[in-house]
Amino acid sequence: MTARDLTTFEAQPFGLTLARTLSESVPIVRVRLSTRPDGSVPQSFALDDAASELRYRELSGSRLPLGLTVHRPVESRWELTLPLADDVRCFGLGERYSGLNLRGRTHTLFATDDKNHLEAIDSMYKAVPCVVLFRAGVCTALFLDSPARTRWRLDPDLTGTLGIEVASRRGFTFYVIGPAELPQVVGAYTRLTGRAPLPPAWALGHHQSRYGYESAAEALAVARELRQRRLPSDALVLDIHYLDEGRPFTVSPTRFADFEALVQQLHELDLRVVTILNPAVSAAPNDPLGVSGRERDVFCRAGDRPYAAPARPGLAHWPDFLRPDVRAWWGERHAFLIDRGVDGIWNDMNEPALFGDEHPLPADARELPPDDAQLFLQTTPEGDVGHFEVRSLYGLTMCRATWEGLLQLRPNQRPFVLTRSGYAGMQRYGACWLGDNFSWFEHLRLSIPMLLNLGLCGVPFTGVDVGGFDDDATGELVARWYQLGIFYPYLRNHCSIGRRHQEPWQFGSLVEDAVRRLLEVRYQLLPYLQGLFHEHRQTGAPILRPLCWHYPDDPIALEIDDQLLFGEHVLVAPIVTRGTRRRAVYLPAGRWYPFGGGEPLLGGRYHSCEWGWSDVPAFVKQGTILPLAEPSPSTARLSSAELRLRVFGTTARGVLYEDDGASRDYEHGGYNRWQLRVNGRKLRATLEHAGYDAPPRRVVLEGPGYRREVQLKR
Ligand code: MIG
Repeated sequence: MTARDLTTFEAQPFGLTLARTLSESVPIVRVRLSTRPDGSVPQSFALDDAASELRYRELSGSRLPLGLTVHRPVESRWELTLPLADDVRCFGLGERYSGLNLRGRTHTLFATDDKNHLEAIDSMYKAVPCVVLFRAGVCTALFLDSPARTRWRLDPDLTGTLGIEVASRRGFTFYVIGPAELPQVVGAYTRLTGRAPLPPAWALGHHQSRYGYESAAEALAVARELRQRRLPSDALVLDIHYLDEGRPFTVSPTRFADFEALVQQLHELDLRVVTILNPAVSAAPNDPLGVSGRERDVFCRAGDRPYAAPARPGLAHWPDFLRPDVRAWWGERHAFLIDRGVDGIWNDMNEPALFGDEHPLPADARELPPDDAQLFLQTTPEGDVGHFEVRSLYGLTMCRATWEGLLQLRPNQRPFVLTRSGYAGMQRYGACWLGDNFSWFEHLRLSIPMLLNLGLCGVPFTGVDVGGFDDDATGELVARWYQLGIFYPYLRNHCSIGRRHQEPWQFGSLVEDAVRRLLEVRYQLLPYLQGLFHEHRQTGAPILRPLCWHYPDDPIALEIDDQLLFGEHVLVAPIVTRGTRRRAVYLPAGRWYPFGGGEPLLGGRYHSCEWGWSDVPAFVKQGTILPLAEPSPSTARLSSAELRLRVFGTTARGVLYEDDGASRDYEHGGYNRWQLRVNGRKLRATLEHAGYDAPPRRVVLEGPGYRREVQLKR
């Protein structure tokens, strides 16, 4: 692979500094492995600004925690190992095609566009190098902050070891977080890498998408169907057909001739518009974006020329988003879309995906090629490096450019950015989805543990293509998928070109009616969901949680990954197999009310539950007050919609979070948080935080056998 004979390479020594946080209640040990004489490591793109407030004290000696050892057998490979007791579970690692427990195989993290979502898939679009080791309710997370290729050997051969390989010539930092309980560990990890900002309320509604709506007329027709059929919705998504030959910041002059009129018509229907962008910039000599980029020298380089390879717009260049000036250049370009009324930005192909070159580093490569043989060169604060050293940062830095660009253009509006690729800390820049799944029940089922693991590494705003992207959906699958999808923090129906249309009305009235009813429930749940986003900001807790998050000592709950908790109080247990009407549902300790009504069931055991097509396959824990909104066609009037406080049990508690759903005022206290308590039929509401002047609305308290209007008094 390289001219040098690597087998005779003598491992370079490396410097190791250990430090421990002073102030945090959860211990964080920071280990810096440096290849530089001054002991420094490359600048992190994962860390949140707030992490700079953490104070560390250097530890003398070099005894690593957890029995960890580090070797560097060759210049571009690091090997870490630690013993792994038999009863340790491994969670996290971002986006993995796996059940909740990742143990028993090797997981490669290296951002990759691989469409074969099958058991054999390894690297996927995102790389979040943080594993959470869970043992008898006590957790330790290992966060290895390197965007190079990492491989996590999670004891595949039952030898009781965890091995991590890093393919990099540079140094890096890793953190050992814990031991502590799972919520505390995730809380500390998100202190380091940041928490997700609150989405605009509309982004929590239903998004309708397809690859692609091929003309303005088709897009508008779909929008009208959504409204005529009273399918609650907030966004219409435009895939690459709206672009002029796939070139970023253009609009097709033929298919979407009067783009602004389309956007306006969609807005009049209370639908927001989300448009796709790929990072590949046309290398054609007369492409204005390419010209501007070459003038400013923004592209990743091969030698001293911009790197060029085939992609959607033909021969293309890729901006080097590691550079702040390049991010600013790309961010400013969004004025083109914002000026035309576009509301949100979807970043795709940002692994980055190169046509025909999805695996640029061979899977069996044991060492890195030299910097100048890694597709292209990128510029880091430490100087130029080969792309493979920083590959997994491409998506994160593109999103950062987008996010910061949108903030510049609309300073007091919450941006909506959706991404496919990402790295640790990606939660700071919006939502993500899991790429090209299939219209298979298996992928409906897997979306549960996959989203749970992402949440455990700090990424809460997630979803998958409802109905499945590739292959043809069936009505049964779509109905079942919405039964789970209404609980995805990000809810989008999306499907591939050449595949059966998948809008809710494509399958007949039974499916359409079921989806309508389910979407109404989604819209009812929005105040509760907004409260969960707020809770994430406060504590780092994900929105979708494995049962063991709240029931760490329950050995059965620990094994369950075809159910989830939507916040603490709602347990979701959908049908995930074809031709099935019943499933076993495990309810943890307590009593649980069927969401659709009826007597509570006793927890600590399994129940056989039948779910019809429009049922909400969920339970609410006794003692809960759920803040629900009157169902509405969109979020346009959400903050003045009637609020229903649904009480489950005779004594109950809940939280009501309120803000304007649009501005960034909440970042400076512009929100209300109410503590709600019901005893007998009496409501006590305490305003714990007051910072938002909520518009008047009717509030109804609804418990077992009663329903009456109440006032929330400040
Ligand atoms: O070449 O933009 O995962 O959601 O519809 C495929 C077209 C590129 C991949 C994304 C998918 C999107 C599709 N894109």
